[in-house]
Amino acid sequence: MLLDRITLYHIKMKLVSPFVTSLGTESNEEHIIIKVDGEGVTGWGECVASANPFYTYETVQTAWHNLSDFLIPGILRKNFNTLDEAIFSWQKVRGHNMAKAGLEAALWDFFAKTKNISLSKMLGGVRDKIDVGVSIGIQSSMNKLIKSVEGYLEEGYKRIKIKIQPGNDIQPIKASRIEFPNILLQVDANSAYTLNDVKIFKAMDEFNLLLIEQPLGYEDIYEHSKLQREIKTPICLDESIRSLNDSRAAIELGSCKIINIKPGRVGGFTEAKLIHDYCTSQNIPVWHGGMLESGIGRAGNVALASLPNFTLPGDISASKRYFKNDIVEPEFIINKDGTMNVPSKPGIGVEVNMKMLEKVTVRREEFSS
Ligand code: OSB
Ligand code: MG
Repeated sequence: MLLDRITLYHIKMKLVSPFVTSLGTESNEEHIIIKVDGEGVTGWGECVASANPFYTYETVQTAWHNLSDFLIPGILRKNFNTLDEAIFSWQKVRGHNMAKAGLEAALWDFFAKTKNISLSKMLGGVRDKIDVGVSIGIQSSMNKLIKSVEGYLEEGYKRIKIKIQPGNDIQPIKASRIEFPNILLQVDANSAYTLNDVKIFKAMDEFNLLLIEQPLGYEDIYEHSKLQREIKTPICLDESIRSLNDSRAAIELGSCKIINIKPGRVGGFTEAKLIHDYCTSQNIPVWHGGMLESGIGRAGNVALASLPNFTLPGDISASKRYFKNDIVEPEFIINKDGTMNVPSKPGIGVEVNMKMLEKVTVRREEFSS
């Protein structure tokens, strides 16, 4: 296998509404789209590092640097026959999981297309539809929150996640529960609390939440084990899980009962699959998180979420929940029954709309020798 051209596109896509979390407010999504070309086949991936280092330390700029100076040189015009050989070429690079995952995703798409099978099939997917949920940012009033939840439930979403932060937690949870007593409801704190807040989490136990996502430190495993012992609601780790090793530590210590898998955070589909399989062996359910991806990253997420242990609805919503226009065709839509179809065509299974991609690109660089 010989790749003779790799292209990076720094994209900036306006969100249909600003996404507010304890980390800040995002009005635009900035990611890197990665295109690999060789032997007449094109593979696409998305690097989910954001404009700022608030969710993880990576940014578009650090990812661009690691991709161009270390990761791409490891595979461009180098003969390799398997994905593992390609991944091995950048093993010396520590961290920078999102940069690695974006390039790995493009290679998975490339290899799946070479084999003429869907990415879902190549990853070991077993479903042709996945259950989907929606992640709702912090709203300026309870009224707006309830209206927003109501709208998404009408569209069919099977599970609602609301973002919380100190001072804006019990009230929105209670308001949502009173209005919607029976929905699957979960919350995400994005590391905004400390162990001094145990009382707040104990108070959440009465609202029948599916889980509480990443309440404490973004790299913490130890303190979460203490918090989990104090509360009944399952803790689900997001930020703290960057590898199979982190997953082992968290599960053995009892730091969480559920894991959120995002390929970008863990360094790619290969590591994500290892975590998925390990969680299966430990009876730990997993679900697929989201990074406000464009349709290219979303296609990969949908394929990964078709694996058997993704038993809870993911943060995988329709294209129009994020953007007025997506950069793939067809766009991702939600079925009335709260499911999303898993593309069955080769690779990611959707076409990149080149005109749209050019429109949202703010920087582009081609590597060919
Ligand atoms: O913590 O899960 C998170 C988006 C960006 C960064 C972190 C998170 C999120 C979301 C949105 O919650 C999930 C989505 O893509 O719909
Ligand atoms: Mg999260």
